[in-house]
Amino acid sequence: MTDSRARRRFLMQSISIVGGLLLAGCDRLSNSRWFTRMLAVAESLNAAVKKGTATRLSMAQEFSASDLSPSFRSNGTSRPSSAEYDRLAAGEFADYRLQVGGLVATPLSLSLDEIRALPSRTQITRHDCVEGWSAIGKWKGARLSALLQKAQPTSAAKYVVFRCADSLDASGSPYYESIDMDDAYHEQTLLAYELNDAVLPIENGAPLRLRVERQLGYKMAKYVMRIDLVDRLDDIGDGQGGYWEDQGYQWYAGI
Ligand SMILES: Nc1nc2c(c(=O)[nH]1)N[C@H]1C(S)=C(S)[C@@H](COP(=O)(O)O)O[C@H]1N2
Ligand SMILES: [Mo]
Repeated sequence: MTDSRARRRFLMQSISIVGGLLLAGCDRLSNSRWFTRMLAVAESLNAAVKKGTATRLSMAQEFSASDLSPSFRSNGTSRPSSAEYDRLAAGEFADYRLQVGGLVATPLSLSLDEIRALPSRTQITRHDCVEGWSAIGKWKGARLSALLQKAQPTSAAKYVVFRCADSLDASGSPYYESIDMDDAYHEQTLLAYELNDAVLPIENGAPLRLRVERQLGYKMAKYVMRIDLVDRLDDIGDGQGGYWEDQGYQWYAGI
């Protein structure tokens, strides 16, 4: 991500330099060979930028109701084992609050009702797990972009970190994940509270789980308790941006 950001910034700067020359409207320049060559370079840079941008904005494939898997299996944690989670689940998550903090102008503490009141999206997508299974499910959730609009990330924010209620290892450190701002504002990136037209089951991440549809299953953090906007990932966990990333998996798990 950092690389593609840097590349894009470099390309944009190159283009605006050439653009500036063009705007100067210097006729003598158009006859010079170096200028013609530079235009050709700008053209190919421009194509590269368009291609890169299109890739970042592209939508994950969506399916129809007839494609739905008969059931959506659970993987990894099927229920966080903490007294606090038990308490929240016993009250059907009425006391649950999603904390949003870090590099934001307005930290938030939102109830599920407040999250359900945010602009939402419903989508039928295929979930691919690296362990070799896929399932097509229908998700409804708040758009992460709507939540960010409320929280107002500062200009320093580069990543969104999701901290979960469960832990997969003996050390007890919580499952966590992170995505960049391109994915955070993507139309299909949701904080899902419904699966297949029913309240999100505990085994699939109740009360709230991330959907970031152009990436693999392990990015889709379940049991999200806290969201932080940050400018770096190397000081969280083992520094690789997520629980499975810390074990060697790719941070950008694009498919
Ligand atoms: N908090 C948390 N999120 C998680 C996991 C987990 O164990 N804990 N497993 C991940 C993996 S590897 C996959 S494939 C999906 C599984 O989602 P599901 O249980 O709804 O099938 O959740 C991902 N998110
Ligand atoms: Mo997975």
